[in-house]
Amino acid sequence: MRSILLATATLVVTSLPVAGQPAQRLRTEKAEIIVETVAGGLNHPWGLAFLPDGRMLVTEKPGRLRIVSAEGEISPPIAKTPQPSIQFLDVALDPNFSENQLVYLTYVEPRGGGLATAAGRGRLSTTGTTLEGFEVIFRQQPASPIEDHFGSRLAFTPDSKLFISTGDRDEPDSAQDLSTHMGKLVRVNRDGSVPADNPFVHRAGVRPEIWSYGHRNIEGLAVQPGTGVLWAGEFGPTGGDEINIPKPGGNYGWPLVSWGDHTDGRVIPRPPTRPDLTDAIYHWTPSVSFSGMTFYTGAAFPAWHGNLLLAGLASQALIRLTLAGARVTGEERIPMDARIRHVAQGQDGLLYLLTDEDQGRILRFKPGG
Ligand SMILES: [Ca+2]
Repeated sequence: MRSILLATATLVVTSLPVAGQPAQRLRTEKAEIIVETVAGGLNHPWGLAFLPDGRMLVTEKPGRLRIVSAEGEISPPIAKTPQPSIQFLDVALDPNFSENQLVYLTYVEPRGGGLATAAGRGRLSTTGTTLEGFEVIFRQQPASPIEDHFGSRLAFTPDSKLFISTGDRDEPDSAQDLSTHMGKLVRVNRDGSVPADNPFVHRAGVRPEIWSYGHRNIEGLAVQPGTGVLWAGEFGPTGGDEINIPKPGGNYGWPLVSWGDHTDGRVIPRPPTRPDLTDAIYHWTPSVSFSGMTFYTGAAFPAWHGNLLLAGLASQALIRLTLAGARVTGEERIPMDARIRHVAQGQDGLLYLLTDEDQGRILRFKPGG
């Protein structure tokens, strides 16, 4: 996998003023791009969901949800979101949002002296100022005092099942313990109830919401257009960031095997030393530490159609993977000069990136050629 030739793009700053920031022109392997700053001043934006009218719901890590217009106007925080929360994570719209206005959030919930990833939903008021009737639909069990590895992305598959990713809470062995939701991918119905066809519903002592396990910290989920298959991206320890295609009941190895080693230097056996485990379809050492990801299907960048795009944090890049079925055939890293938390495609076919900064920005990729 590491033999794939890595292409890099060049960044050229031009003087086009957009939203008070100069636009930038990017020359990449397959596309010329103009990078606009749609909005700034967001405190570590984390999740992004597009409303039907093109406005964006954006979470900020400190526990706020806002609406940002396509022109970059930022609303006050939406009221009646879950509080107190030390961290907001992802946001998603219900598959029938236009009928029910339901908005889903994942966030970190203080509970019993510890912290845990939680998910819930509320109805966005017609004024867009309030999330009415917020109800918790998932609570990671157990809570833990460790303030790390919360996951968490949300993704709906075409059958309207909701996937919620979690992290191991920096307690690696928990990812193999099926009596916990730590280090798991979880699948629930829209109201949080357990689907009858989940893989562990009939096994005693196992949390029935679990879809797959042996994950370290999944911060990327994306449903592949056409196939409807869910892909997941997770942080490795020192090295070993992974992309997996999680199958029901699958064990993805952490911490029994990994393509990386423990952060304290202890060596972890490499796959495929355990044939009962499922290996990643792609991995990185050294780490690129990516968070959000999305499949690109828009018309703005036809050469990127069907590619998987990843938001690079430490790598400060947008990572573009070309695919052949479930195989990665090429990788391009587009330097962004900022930690990128998330990447999403708008209804306009353009790409929107969130930068992970105190004064975080929403960047928009438009065709520049
Ligand atoms: Ca793995």
